[in-house]
Amino acid sequence: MAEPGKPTDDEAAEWRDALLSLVAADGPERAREIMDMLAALAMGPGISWTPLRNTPYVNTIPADKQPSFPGDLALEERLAAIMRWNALAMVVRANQAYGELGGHIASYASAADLFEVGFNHFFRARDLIFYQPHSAPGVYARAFLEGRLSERDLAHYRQEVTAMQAGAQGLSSYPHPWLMPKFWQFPTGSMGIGPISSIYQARFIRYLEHRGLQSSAARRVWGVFGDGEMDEPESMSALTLAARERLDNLIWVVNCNLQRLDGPVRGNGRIIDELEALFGGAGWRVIKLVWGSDWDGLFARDKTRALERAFANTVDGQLQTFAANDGRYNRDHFFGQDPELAALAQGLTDAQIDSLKRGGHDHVKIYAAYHAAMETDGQPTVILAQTKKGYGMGPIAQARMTTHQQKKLERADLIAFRNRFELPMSDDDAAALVFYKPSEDSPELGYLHKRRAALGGYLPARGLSAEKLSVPARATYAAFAVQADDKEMSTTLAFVRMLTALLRDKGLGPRVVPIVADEARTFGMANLFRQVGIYSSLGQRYEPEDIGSVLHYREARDGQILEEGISEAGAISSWAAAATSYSAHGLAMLPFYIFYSMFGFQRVGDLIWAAADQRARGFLLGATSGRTTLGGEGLQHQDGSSLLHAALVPSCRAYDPCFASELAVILDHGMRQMLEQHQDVFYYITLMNESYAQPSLRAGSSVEADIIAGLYHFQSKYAENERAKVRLLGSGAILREVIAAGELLASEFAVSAEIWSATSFSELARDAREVERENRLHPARPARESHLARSLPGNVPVIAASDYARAWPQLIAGYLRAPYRVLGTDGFGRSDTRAALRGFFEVDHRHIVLAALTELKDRGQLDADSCSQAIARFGFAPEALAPWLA
Ligand SMILES: Cc1ncc(C[n+]2csc(CCOP(=O)(O)OP(=O)(O)O)c2C)c(N)n1
Repeated sequence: MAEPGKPTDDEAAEWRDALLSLVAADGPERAREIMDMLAALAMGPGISWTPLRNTPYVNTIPADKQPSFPGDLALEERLAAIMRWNALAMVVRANQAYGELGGHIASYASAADLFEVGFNHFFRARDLIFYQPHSAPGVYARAFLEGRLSERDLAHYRQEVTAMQAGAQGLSSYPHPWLMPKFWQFPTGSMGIGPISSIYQARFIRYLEHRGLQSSAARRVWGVFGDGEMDEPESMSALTLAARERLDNLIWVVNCNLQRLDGPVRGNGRIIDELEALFGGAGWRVIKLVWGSDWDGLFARDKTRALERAFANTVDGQLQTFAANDGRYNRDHFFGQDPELAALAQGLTDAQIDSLKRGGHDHVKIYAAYHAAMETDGQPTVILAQTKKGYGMGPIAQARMTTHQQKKLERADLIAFRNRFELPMSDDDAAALVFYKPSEDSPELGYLHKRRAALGGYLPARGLSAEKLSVPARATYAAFAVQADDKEMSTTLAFVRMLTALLRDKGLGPRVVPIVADEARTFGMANLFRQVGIYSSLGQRYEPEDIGSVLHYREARDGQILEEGISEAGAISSWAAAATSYSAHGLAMLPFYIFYSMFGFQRVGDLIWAAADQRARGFLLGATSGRTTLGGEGLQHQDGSSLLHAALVPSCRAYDPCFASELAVILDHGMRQMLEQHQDVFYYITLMNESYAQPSLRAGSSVEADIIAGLYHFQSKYAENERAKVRLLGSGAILREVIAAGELLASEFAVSAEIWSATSFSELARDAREVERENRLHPARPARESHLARSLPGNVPVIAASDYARAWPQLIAGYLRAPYRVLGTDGFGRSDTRAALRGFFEVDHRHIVLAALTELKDRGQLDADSCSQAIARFGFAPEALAPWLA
């Protein structure tokens, strides 16, 4: 094959000359049209040509097309040098004081210029910015110069606890809205979460606009991410969505320093080429920002395109080695590889070769790339910026394999860094890692403030307020559930009825965001398609097959449902965007994402954790929940653990209601807490697909508060000739087995039973934990009682059963005074009828009866015969394998 710029023979030369003369005569636009026409021909049968997905390893924006740089270049470079220094000093100082704190220098060293051009020219105050996590020190360094963080704050990098005691602002290791709620908007420390979140944030901005809720006012979402980070499935999974939705409000800058933590990202290949093909194929505009301005002269003199050929033969591992070595080495090993290259380098000194910049370190080139991205119409843009990891950190760190972890620098290294970036400080100050801040009336700070003022204010900054949204009276959407009068329905159905009514509410309705991942029909939500429509930026360009039906599939530009297709990662990212809209957009929204509970926390737990970090407010509904309640679907669908995952997320309130009335109380409470009281919590509620008689909400002054607290007295079954007494706790669908067990105990075994609905074991445990701590730290005060202790006083044995692993009811074990036994569904799930599965997992009413009798036997209140008789009567097989072994 002919190499670029080198025709092999006369025929090829003729074609080449024809193209070049076409460009000269009619311009590149016409040349592109002709090429498109030829390409269509060539791709047809007979030739079957497939186009290359890669362009040469050079900048997409040619030097003669780049706009002039509008800033004060020298001043901006000085500012970047100061940021670099303070970021480095922050990390090294923290580590000198406490070696265990960690921290990173090399990532920001590579990204500093990418950030600085953004901050000085492009990142507007209302834009949403996702920061590469390991660059956090650089962002703090900027806020220090802006006067938003003090020197004392910088001295508390990665020391949030000590900072609190010292009255300083602790600086979190990575961007973190929970730890720095006025500063960071998005947690990006877990790789891949930032990229996918940024796409759904950009789409959510469009959603708000198309639904007439908020004008986007040309707001953009910027994301600066690592090239290593692109390997995360989450980074890649929504690229086509961004293109399909024509998200030209989204710009990614991938910091291609060619290294990750352990070594090269693609030692034997080129990550920039790989990403170019991938993003281009997904429909993004790709802008390669590979070489700095001082290469322009070399390219101009390189008539035979020897440089392009050399790059085509150089893999990233080798580029890293070139970056780690000096000018002499590069002259010998890069330019020395062929006479044409050697000739190009002839006019350069070794020092000049050493200082040849990569594109991502050249403000002028970065400006050109960002400027082009801003002008892009109808497509998201990715800028692939080549940088050097540990840029400017000298021979010990720049592009070294170990650079990611480098956090200690010796006196000589610090002085060399000071020299490299021409910082006006003494040797001793450099060695002492003194933070450097020019005076307030210096040109540097004047410029910095002026630029931010022109762009609308300082960043990052997280919004804290949104207007209060009134929650409709419960009777308007849940009267049927509160006064259910034993009508049969599932809690899923009850939820959908409540959601449907909430959507109709004039005030709150438009703020409700129903979200599904291709399961709306599964959960009986198809009626919503017609009622509120499915959001599509394109409207509906086809006549749906079911157009004649009352429930037809309706996509609309102002549609309200976010139907995310089979992407739980996408759906939860949409949920997080809506659940943080109160902060990101100052507009409170109320998302309800309903999903197969098995494909929630287990599948996308880290994204849920990130939403919690982001102080999300909204509802997650784990439907078809419970290991024995979703009978026939088999193991991979049957969830016995999601409530445990949920219990571990500090801002998550997790509930397992049995009855529609309980659900109504929880929804009402949650909405008020989040929308009226602005508390940073979210709710996880399990829903069942089992249909059964729904009792009305039990009367009683404290019932509603008790439902929220996690436990309320449902009823008691008294035995005639009572031999003993037990308390039975049940949650979710298994509460009905508990009720049946109570009846059996009272009628057939002369044991009275109090029956309690445990709507949330995790809420009970949370309260008990808090009370225990308070009492521990205040021994002289009268001890406070937890809701659990108040509800279950005395020494009556307690038996609990749920459709989840035993660890869920066991969350309260440590706080109960009375003996406590739990039944649960540990083990692998399987398919069968609900009755068969509940028998198999030993959570049905018969097993609950046996557990109660056994407890009473162990306390000496009953004899062993009672238990043996029950085993025989129920037909249990004592030698059968335990369900968790089967
Ligand atoms: C999900 C996840 N896995 C692993 C890590 C640990 N980790 C932190 S940085 C890093 C390498 C990052 O490389 P890259 O994205 O290329 O960024 P660079 O620092 O090189 O600019 C890794 C593996 C993480 N933060 N998150």
